[in-house]
Amino acid sequence: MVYDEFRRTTSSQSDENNQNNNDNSLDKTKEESLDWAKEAYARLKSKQDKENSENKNRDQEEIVKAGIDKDDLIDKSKDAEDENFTISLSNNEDQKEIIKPSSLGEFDESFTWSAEILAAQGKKVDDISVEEIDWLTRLRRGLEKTRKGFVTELLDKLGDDPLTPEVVDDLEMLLLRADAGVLATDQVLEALRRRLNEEVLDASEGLRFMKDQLCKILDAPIEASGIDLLVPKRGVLNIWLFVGVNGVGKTTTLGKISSLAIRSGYSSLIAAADTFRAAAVEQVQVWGKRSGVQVISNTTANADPAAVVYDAIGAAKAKNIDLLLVDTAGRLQTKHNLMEELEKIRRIVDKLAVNSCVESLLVLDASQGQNGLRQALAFSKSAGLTGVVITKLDGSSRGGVALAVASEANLPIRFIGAGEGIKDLRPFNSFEFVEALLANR
Ligand SMILES: Nc1nc2c(ncn2[C@@H]2O[C@H](COP(=O)(O)OP(=O)(O)OP(=O)(O)O)[C@@H](O)[C@H]2O)c(=O)[nH]1
Ligand SMILES: [Mg+2]
Repeated sequence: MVYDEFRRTTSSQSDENNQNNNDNSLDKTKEESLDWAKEAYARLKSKQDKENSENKNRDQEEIVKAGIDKDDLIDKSKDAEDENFTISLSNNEDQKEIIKPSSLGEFDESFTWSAEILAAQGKKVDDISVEEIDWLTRLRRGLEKTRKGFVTELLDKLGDDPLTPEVVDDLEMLLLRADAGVLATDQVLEALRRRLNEEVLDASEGLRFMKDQLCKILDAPIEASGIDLLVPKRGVLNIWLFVGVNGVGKTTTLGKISSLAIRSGYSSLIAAADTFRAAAVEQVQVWGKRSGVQVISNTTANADPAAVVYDAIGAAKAKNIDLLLVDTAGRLQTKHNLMEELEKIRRIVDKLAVNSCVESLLVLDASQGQNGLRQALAFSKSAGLTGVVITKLDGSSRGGVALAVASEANLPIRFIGAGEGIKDLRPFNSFEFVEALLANR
């Protein structure tokens, strides 16, 4: 049974339980939440113990079998290579990084918070997986700086008393300082003021209302795109281009997604279309090795990136690849000739990609704040953007840029990165993002 990290569900779970089912039923009491988390933990623990003992038994059986009939085992592994395309794809598979499966940690505050977030999205106690807990823990840890820089003050301002117009004014300043942008800030504050005209809100009601407004802003472009979750479509070639200014994390994001694709059972190929920087091809090859994904490249000086993309699409079609990931050179949105080069890559993709699903993803470094918004608007024109990946949420105190991008560039956020590790990237989920951003414990 494969755990599909794009959908965040195992093949046996129905889509009904999927993450974007935000019914937000945060109506459990503290005691109920704790009991629920305890039960989820106990179930996970017993599942993990069972799996560990099954693995041990299997290992022992294989050792015994290998002793009796080693040749037979070798023959079998050859057959498997022929049948399984990703295995025969390249030598990279040999060096593929063994990614340790997520394991259950302590029953601590991180666990109970993560369990609560999953419960609030309608997950049943049986559906909780270690992978989900692991990611939410990473996300909350990753957003720590933003929380310290903005949220703690916000929560202090909210206090315990009913909201006053003065507190709302302070919230406005805080949102602007976190780079949420004027449009998103106005939208949230107007809604809050309207609500306050109708009734008195205590601090926790005010916070809940604000969180809902933030989710609404983040979800609007996702809903408008008609695609809740960006998942490679089966049976066609999916081409995902990664574009953006220098050093924002394009190659790292592409590497993480290639690993995520392989872990989730999709075949993948990488096009090293950053021919500008000498070490770029090497960097992408390292990621290819880590994930076990073949890299199509051209190492001659000044190779045409569009030609690399052309070759890679040909190879991907010939090999029936599910997901082709295209790394591009970093470029300033103000450099006209480089933006033209990007348009050329885009034209090649559009020409060859009939019947393919093309995504053009802008990678944004969260710490660049409002500058990210300007990049989004400029790249939208040349690269025909369909979505955004926000990286380095762990290293910045300006997670608010997600709101500016959603409200002002009207682009759906598809993935977020909160660390340099191979597992520090996940499909975006507004509810979890806002809860982690405003986690008050
Ligand atoms: N802390 C943190 N670092 C990240 C994250 N994503 C990428 N980085 C780091 O940012 C640096 C630049 O990442 P790259 O992936 O090379 O960026 P790029 O956009 O491909 O850069 P160019 O190809 O030079 O334009 C590297 O040191 C990465 O490890 C993240 O989510 N968190
Ligand atoms: Mg790069």
